Order: sequence, then structure tokens, then C-alpha cells
Amino acid sequence: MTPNEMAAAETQNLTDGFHLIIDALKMNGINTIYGVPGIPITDLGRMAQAEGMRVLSFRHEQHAGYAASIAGYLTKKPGVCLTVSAPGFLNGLTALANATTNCFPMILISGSSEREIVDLQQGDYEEMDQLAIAKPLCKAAYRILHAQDIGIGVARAIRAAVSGRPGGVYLDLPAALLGQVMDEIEGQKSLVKVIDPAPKMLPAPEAVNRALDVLKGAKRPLIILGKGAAYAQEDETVKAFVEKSGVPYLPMSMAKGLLPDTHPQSAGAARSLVLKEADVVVMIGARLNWLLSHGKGKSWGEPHSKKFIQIDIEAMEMDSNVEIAAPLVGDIGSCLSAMLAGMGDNWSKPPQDWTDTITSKKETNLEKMAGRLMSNANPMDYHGALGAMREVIKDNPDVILVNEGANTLDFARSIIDIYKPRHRIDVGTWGIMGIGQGASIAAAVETGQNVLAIEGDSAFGFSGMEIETICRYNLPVCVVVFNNNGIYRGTDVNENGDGDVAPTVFVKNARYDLMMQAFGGEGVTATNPDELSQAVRAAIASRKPTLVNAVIDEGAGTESGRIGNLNPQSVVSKKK
Ligand code: ADP
Ligand code: TPW
Ligand code: MG
Repeated sequence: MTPNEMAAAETQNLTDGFHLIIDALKMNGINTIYGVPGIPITDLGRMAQAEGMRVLSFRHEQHAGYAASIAGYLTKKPGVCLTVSAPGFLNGLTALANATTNCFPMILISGSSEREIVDLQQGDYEEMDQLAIAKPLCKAAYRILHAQDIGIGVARAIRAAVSGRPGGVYLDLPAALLGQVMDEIEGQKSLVKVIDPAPKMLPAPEAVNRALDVLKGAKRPLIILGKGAAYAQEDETVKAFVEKSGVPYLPMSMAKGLLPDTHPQSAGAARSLVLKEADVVVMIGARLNWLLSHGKGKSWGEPHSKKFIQIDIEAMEMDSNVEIAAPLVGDIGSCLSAMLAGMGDNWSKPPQDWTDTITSKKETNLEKMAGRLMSNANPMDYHGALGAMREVIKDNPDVILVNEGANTLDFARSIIDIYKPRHRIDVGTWGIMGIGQGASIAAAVETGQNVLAIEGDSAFGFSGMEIETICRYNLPVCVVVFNNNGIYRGTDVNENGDGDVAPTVFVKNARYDLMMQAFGGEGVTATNPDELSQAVRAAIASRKPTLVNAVIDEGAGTESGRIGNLNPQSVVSKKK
């Protein structure tokens, strides 16, 4: 403050940038900050805590960022990640880009160094043009230079994050802004409460009729539910549409549980069959990206053998990979309500031979798997260990499952049934490793539920240090490390004999459970399904931070889990 401002402060009530930011967030119902402190935002975190916000400090910004993005996914309010300038900002940026890719609403708020010095590149402390760097990696990026603009700046960030297709927003706060003062009453007046931040978007009636016509003509219809449908929190409407239509559905991984995986219309256990044979596919909040082989190719059967109906809030998503016969642009609740209204009372269900074929395929496949899930092999294989975890979730359907790894991910996705919406969080659109602890922390903080995180030993390592954060906030998180001594498997050998281990291999028989004990949590090693099951059930009952080191046969996994086909092949050396 200048001497003049100091003098004025004695006669007038003042506020400053710090408090205006906190007030602006709180006014908009944002009460939690995930971050890492340091110059220039240390006091911002302290003051936010003093003002009643929950401020969760992490050990690395990337994980605070993943936590913020998952908070956004679970609550439909942007999750906030707060970081310092340049390196802290960059550490958070991966999470911001990941949030944007996954359509999760989050705001990365980073302090930044002195504008005048940064722009002249005169070598300021942590100098970086953060706004320019963030821009191509997020949905929107803003910088606030004046205290009186904080209200509108925060409002823009919130609306950009949650309206239309949700995504990541960057908000740049130069250090000088935080200390700027203004009259307290003027300051309060400058704040903006965002009215209807994610307005409904109604589909055009003719688009609804077109979609109904296409669906009516279907002999072998299929619904695909994506995580956009789970995000929308229109659970009852989704259920009503699926059940009234009678159409079998496939959940994408994070849409599992939107309807319970045990629902009779779930075609999850007959995935290959329905993708190949369906003649009309209704996409609901799911994209035809690599996870669905772009809607074409061998897994989709005869070329041009299907018509697509696609429901999405983002018009540009239509025809991204294949022709969409009936694009339905709008929010999921409005689109499905309009479809339901148009279906009337006499909608005829799909032909029985189609649903019977699916049911019998499901039964065969589930039977085939059932035996393997009982496997008591020691060391455990994936089926034995996950068979035990499947029973734990069945008995505790409120537990939120977090899942990452390669084999650990792919097997868990198909083996563990989920019973409730938004109860499975995983590696998402990028197949990113490292979301484990950040997602677990956010899920526990935002919902109060127990969290079970099933992570490959490699996957765990990306955010392993955050188990200290889990212990510090005493969160009901049970991390199970599927320890197979490496990435995909622990058996690779270095063929040049220089003494190094192969690039995919870790220290053998590592004791991840001891890491948890270092921070006061429970740490247990499990070598068979019974021990594993017991340890996880105890963790759920006690709600104590727990890490179970689950010893998995190091030879049990396959290269890249189920997506080994994406690896380029060398003609010189073929992978065995
Ligand atoms: P998945 O990986 O489960 O297939 P994606 O992330 O690929 O899911 O797709 C989610 C889609 O949902 C995105 O295209 C996004 O635009 C859309 N979406 C998100 N929220 C809504 C909503 N409220 N209404 C309609 N579409 C939505
Ligand atoms: C940020 C590449 C995909 S899966 C994986 C890596 C490193 C680890 C697989 O081993 P894990 O599981 O977790 O032990 P398992 O059961 O098969 O042994 N960096 C990032 N993201 C990705 N996806 C990778 C690397 C990868
Ligand atoms: Mg592994």
C-alpha cells in the first residue's frame, strides 16, 4: 500500500485482491481448494482457510489438479486447483489439459510474477507467460489485472468451465493483483453471482422426431452410455429412457453404475456381439473416439451397417468419426425427456430375438468368467484378486472405485460390477496414469464415502507420495497396489546383459505397505484373495487410510493390458 492508501485505510473499510477472490468463489458455492502453497499464493490459501473454505494441500500440483477435476466431475461445480507460478503452474497444467480432454469442469488458478518484468523477459522470479502457455491446453484462459475485475473474472471462469461442454479453465492472478486494495463496499458490489451457470440446452423438435424415426426402424438397437451421461446427473431420466425403450445398453467405463451393472438390459458381458451386430446405435454422452474404435473397423461389423443417433451438448462432436444419422444437440436431461415424451405410451420394445441372443451370450460369457474369479492361485492372478474385490464392492455398493494401471485397469473394468452412478473413476479419455491418489482424495472429500483405489504398481507410483495427503486429512481411502513387480509384468529381461533391469521391471517384492505405515496409516501385505478381501473389508469398516500391497504373479499380465494392438511393431525385433 502507498502512504496515501494507508491513510485512507484508517478512515475507510478496505478489502483486497486476496479477499475478493475468496469472496467471489464462496459466493458461487465453491468451498474447496486443492493446491500447493508458495509465492505468491501462500496467504491466499491461509486466508481462504480462515474464511471457512476447505483448503487441501498436496505434495505435487498435478495431483491437486486431478483432484480438482474429479471434484468437478462429481459435483458439476468447477473444482479449483491453486498453484504457484511457473513450475507449480506447469505441474498443474497436465491436470488442466486432462480435465479439458475428459470434459471435466475445473479452474486452475495460478499466481504469476510481475507482468512488466515477465513481458520484457527481464528474468523475474519464476518468470513465465503462463496465460499464453495455458491457452491451447484448456477451454478458456483469463488474466485479471485489477481488483475491481475479480468478480467478473471469476464469474467468466466458472461459466466457461461448466456451460456447454465442460472443461478446464485457466485463471492467471499476477502477484500484484492480490495486494491491490479497494473500498470494501465497492468490492462487494463488484462480485458476480453466476446465474444459471450451465443453462439447459433444448434439442430442436425436428431433431427429436428424426431420432425417434431412426430408433423406431431399428431391429437390433443398442444404447451406449458415456461419462457425459454420468456427469449430467440425470440418473432417473437415463433410467426411464433405457427401460421404456427396452434397448440393451453398453456403459463406457466411467458410466458403469449409472444403471447397476446387474441390470437385465446391460450388454456389458456381450460387448463384442452387440457392437458388431447392432443396426442402430444411440450414443448418450459418449464420443466415438479410440475407446470405441472410432465407430468403424472390424469390431463394428460390416462397414455402413449401422445408423447412429448421438446425444451431446457439443454440436461439433457430430460426424467426428462417422456419419451421424440423427444428431441430437442439447443437454442429456432435455434430450432424453423430449425423446421419452415423443415415445408415447405404446412404444414397442426391440425384437425378442435380438434381446434373447444378447442374454444367452451374456450367460455364456459370465459363466466362463465365474470359474476364473474363484482362482486361489498363489501368487494371485488378476482374476483371483479381482474376484475378491468384486465381492467387496457387491457387499459395499456405496464405495467409490478408483482404478488405474494396464492389466489392473482392464481386468477390473470388466470384472467389478458397479451399482451406483459416478462410483467408478478411472484413467479416462487419455488412459492417463497418475490419477489414483488425486481422484481418491477428491472422491472422499466431495462425497464422504469410502474410496477403494485399485492401482497397478506402476500407476500407483505416479502419485504415491500423496498417500501422505490421504493420511494427513485422515480420509477413508483404501489403496490396493496390484504388485506384479512392474509395468504389464515383472518378467522382462534386458537382452544386452549390461546389468540394468529391463525398462518395464521394478524392484522385486517391494513393500508398498510400509510406505503407508511411514505416515501413520494401515499397511498390509496380502498374498491370497482371502487376505486381500479381509484387509479391504477392515479398511472399509474402520475408514482408516490403508494401503494393501497385493502380491500378483509377475507373469500374469499381458503387454499393455487389452490395448497391446496400439503398440507399433518393429520388423527387426518382434516383442515375444
Ligand atoms: P466416454 O469416455 O465415457 O465415452 P466421453 O468423455 O468420450 O465419454 O464423452 C462425453 C461426452 O458427453 C462429451 O462429448 C461431452 O460433450 C458430453 N457431455 C458432457 N456433459 C453433457 C451434458 N450435460 N449433456 C449432454 N452431453 C454432455
Ligand atoms: C502419464 C503409459 C500405460 S499403463 C502403464 C503405463 C506406464 C503402467 C502399467 O503398469 P501397472 O499395471 O500400473 O503396474 P499392470 O497391472 O499392467 O502391471 N505415462 C502416463 N500415462 C500412461 N498411460 C503411460 C505413461 C502406461
Ligand atoms: Mg504392474
